[in-house]
Amino acid sequence: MDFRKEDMLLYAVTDRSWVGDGTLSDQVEQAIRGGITLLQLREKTLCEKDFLQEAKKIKVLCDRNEIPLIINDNVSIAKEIDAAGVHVGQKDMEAGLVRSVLGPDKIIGVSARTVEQAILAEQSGADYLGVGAVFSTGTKRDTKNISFETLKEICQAVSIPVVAIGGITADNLDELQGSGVDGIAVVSAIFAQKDVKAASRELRQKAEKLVKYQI
Ligand code: TZP
Ligand code: MG
Repeated sequence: MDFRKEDMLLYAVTDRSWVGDGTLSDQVEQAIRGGITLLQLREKTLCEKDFLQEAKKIKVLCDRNEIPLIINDNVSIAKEIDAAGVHVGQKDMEAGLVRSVLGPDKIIGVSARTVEQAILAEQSGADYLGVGAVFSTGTKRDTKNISFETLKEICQAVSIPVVAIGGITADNLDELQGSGVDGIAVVSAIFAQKDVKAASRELRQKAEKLVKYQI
């Protein structure tokens, strides 16, 4: 799949904490209808077998709607389902190694919270960076906030797209104005909402304004 910077605009990251009586597929379907531009399947609780099964279901949904599907951490599942790519953190498989497993055509995203990490990730072949947490978040416990200045410096230091992540909501995303980000990545602002479609739609509209107005 070709990598398009535009696909970074509203980057939805799954979390099954709020699935309740429904299914993750239903939530993803609503998010797609609301206007997400990319989906990352992030599974922290499922065993390998269930993760693979879920990934297969979500892949069908994403393919049908032409939404790129990125798998968090798990390179072998990404390969098996022919996902669009993989997202790795600083403690996961190194980007260069992921590239050698997945080949040149897949999207590789790397989490970075410093300029050094960002530059290194770009040099290792990352296609985009996830940078945060830009605001306080309860979704990921082991994360620290980064400043607006650091976010801006990272955007200036690399030529690959940067998506901000962490605590982003429809109410605070305007604060990212002027940072240079190419999109926003959100978990709870979509998947913890009662109306996933409406929440996605609002975020999509605001993200379009945010990215368009950047200098
Ligand atoms: N990486 C940095 S912050 C974060 C991840 C996965 C969680 C973001 O979740 P939310 O609900 O959008 O704050
Ligand atoms: Mg990880």
